[in-house]
Amino acid sequence: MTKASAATDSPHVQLTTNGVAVVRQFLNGDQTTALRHVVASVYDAMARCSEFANPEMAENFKRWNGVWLRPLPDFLNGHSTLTAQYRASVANVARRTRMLFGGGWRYYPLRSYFRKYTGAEELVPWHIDADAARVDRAEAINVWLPLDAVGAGLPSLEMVVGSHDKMRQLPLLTGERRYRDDAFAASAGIKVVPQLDPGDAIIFDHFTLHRTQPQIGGIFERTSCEFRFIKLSGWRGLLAMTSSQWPPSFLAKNN
Ligand SMILES: O=C(O)CCC(=O)C(=O)O
Repeated sequence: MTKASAATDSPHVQLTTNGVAVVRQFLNGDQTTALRHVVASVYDAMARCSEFANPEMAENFKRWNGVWLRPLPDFLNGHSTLTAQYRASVANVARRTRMLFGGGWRYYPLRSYFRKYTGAEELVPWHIDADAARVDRAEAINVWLPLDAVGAGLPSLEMVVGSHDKMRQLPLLTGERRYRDDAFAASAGIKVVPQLDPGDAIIFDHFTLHRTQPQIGGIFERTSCEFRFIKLSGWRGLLAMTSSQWPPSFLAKNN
């Protein structure tokens, strides 16, 4: 990685300096296997469902084969083992995130998803999460975990190193499509495409410009997780000390 930071810098320094950190073995082998099992089982359950109680969950699934994680525990109501496995996987990701980046980060299911490309979906163009993912928070990061090896045969993320500083100076996009073009990305910094194995993670600031790595070749299948985390201030920050996610379970209907 460039700018001032090198791969030898801590993930925390990489994230602050470059807006992106690559963490090898973010999850260990057992944790990765458990997460893969959860995601595959959730997709099976989604595929079997003929009518979703939550229209937004149905819309995300239909439109881009995404699983919205906010209503997932409600959706899984009745699958208590799978719900417990989902919560255990999230707890692993949250624990690692706070260990590497500081204790203030809270899991944010409201803007977290599973994504499965099957060949039919549009590859995600250049964007920042701050506007395109409608994060709407002062501080947020995305813990992006592919469940397949990516960067060579299958698409990784393409990241513009250091773009978070520049993007913070610009107004957020507000239209329906909140994407940027190639010329814009080229002017924003140096592009990198990390190669990752399952268990590795790209963690990036919600102002860091990125897109799905354009794929050479035809149809492919690739599954990934987008676990977003936010930092809270004031009374929310204090309240959040009681829980590793926001909103805390005792305040949220869906968590
Ligand atoms: O998984 C991908 O290819 C795109 C993910 C992405 O853009 C995001 O998590 O913000």
